[in-house]
Amino acid sequence: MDGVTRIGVSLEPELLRDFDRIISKKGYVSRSEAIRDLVRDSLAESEWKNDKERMAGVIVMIYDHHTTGIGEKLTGLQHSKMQHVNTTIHVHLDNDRCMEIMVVEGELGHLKSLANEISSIKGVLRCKLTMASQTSGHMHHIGARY
Ligand code: NI
Repeated sequence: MDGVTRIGVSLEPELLRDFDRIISKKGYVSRSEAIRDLVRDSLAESEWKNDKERMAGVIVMIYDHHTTGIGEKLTGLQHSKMQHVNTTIHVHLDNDRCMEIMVVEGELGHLKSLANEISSIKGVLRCKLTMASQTSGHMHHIGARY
């Protein structure tokens, strides 16, 4: 490749082992290719600065339904933000855990703060916001407590 600069990266053995395992699962043929994608993703993420941009996406969360008040809190939050929440799918995962998938729409800043509010609720184990811009179509992930 023309104009490519080689860089050296130092990693702890365990981190490198985990990295190699993940990238081989994802089908990368080389570490360089995987690192290039990670850098591109990270750069794309930092470009999402326009909190007024219209987005559509999903918030996927997993929570422990035994946590006191969590059902009421999640329902209350979704009602208070219902201009952004199109629909919610609830899946009972096992005796303890539920998954909820919320289809959301609105300005980037509002969706980010909704996802942050959800991830700060006690009993929420995972919460991830995945969005596409309604203007550019670019996908974006925000892993809050992921
Ligand atoms: Ni459930």
